[in-house]
Amino acid sequence: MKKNSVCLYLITVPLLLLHLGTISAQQKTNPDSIRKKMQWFADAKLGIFIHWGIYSVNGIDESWSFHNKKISYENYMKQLKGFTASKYNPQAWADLIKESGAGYAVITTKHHDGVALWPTKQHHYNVMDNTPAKRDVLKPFYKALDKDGIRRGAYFSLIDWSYPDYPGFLKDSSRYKVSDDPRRWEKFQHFFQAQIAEVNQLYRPDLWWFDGDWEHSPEEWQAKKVREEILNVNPLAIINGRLQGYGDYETPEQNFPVSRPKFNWWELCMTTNNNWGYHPDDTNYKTPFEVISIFVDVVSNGGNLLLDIGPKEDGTIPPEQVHILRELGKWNKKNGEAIFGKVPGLPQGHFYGPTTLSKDSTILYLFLPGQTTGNIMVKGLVSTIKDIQVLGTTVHLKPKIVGKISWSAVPGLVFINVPQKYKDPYITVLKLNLDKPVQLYGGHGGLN
Ligand code: H79
Repeated sequence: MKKNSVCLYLITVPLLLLHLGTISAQQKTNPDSIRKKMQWFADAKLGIFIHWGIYSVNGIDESWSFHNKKISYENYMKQLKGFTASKYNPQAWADLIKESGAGYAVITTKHHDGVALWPTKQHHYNVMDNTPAKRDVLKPFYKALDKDGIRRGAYFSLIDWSYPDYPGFLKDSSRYKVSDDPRRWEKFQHFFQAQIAEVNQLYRPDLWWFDGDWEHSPEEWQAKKVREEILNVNPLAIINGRLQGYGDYETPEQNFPVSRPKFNWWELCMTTNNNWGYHPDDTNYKTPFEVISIFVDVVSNGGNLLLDIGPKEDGTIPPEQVHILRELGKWNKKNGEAIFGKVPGLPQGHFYGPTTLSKDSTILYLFLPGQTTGNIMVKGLVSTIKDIQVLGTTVHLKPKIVGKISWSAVPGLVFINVPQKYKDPYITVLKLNLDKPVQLYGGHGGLN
């Protein structure tokens, strides 16, 4: 008996460490100092990213299309004249986001093309002064988010390829080098920091999503100062990891981690088709099933999903994207208990699929990969299962324990038969109530 308890102790410790994660190699922020403010983010699991800008007029790549010389800069900027926001319904946007189950939304206040969605006072392109939309399109959106209880995120590109004092411009030509003209760079520093201050004062975002930090060093961006000034206005603001080490969490883009990332907080940002902004010729949409599979995989590995939509210039959202958000919302409504406010699940090897745990780890949620039904198997579960429920239904199932040897500490295999008729159209979730916080056996079998 004594031997058994030592054995279990050794197993539960690594699990705990996995949950706490380790300090990210990249970010300079001390995780303990931000843990409290990060809690809503960790619990939210799902955010909606919105790429809206003049690139939706022609339906071409946001900013990169002129940078990569697929279109001339002059022709790119002609799109200013076509950005109308004529059918823009910010409350409908917020309601759709709410319906998806997301807890936060991040909108492009300004992309690398430099066109601000708010009326900036810094004498630079913006949709109020330079487009037929002729108004601040951010303000009513943030107001609608507030009404729906959704946290406000501001994407802000540090890069501004339109600003005359920004060095970078096209992929093979830049205006100047910072080292050759530090005064000119100082002008840009004043400018972009003044814009950040404007957004901060006007909308006080809960979350800042910087992009493009790779073009300059932390010193050139004055990243430490930028962080401090944001926190001076809102000490609880969360800052993404694209501020040359001065952010709070990691942001893998489009690429899916296979092994569980060791970051304390991370967020996969991902498009619904292959593009961030509105692209009518891109019909390569992920199916709701694929999006939900990715979402569940991310959450089971301790991350958030920031799922992108790209509205048209008139403010309508492509129907394929609306469909994905609605289906995701339906699934979340039925199965969200296994997602929101939960923590990453079992280490790999215990179950062939994603899992999550309640914070006290007395409830284990199993996500049935694909549309698996029939017998599923859990290995190395020492805890006793008190109840199994097919989530979102009143159906309860009984486990069968196979191969438990009376004199051995190694637990038997748990088989659960899930009848076809109970399957979810996308991913079925089983809720396992355990007798106490989860205990696992992670050994090689053998005699003990
Ligand atoms: O807004 C969306 C994209 O426009 C923007 N981020 C999302 C959210 C984005 N696009 N590409 N990237 C971010 C990363 C680009 C990296 C590269 Fe490079 C720039 C690849 C080549 C040039 C940095 C510099 C990495 C390699 C060299």
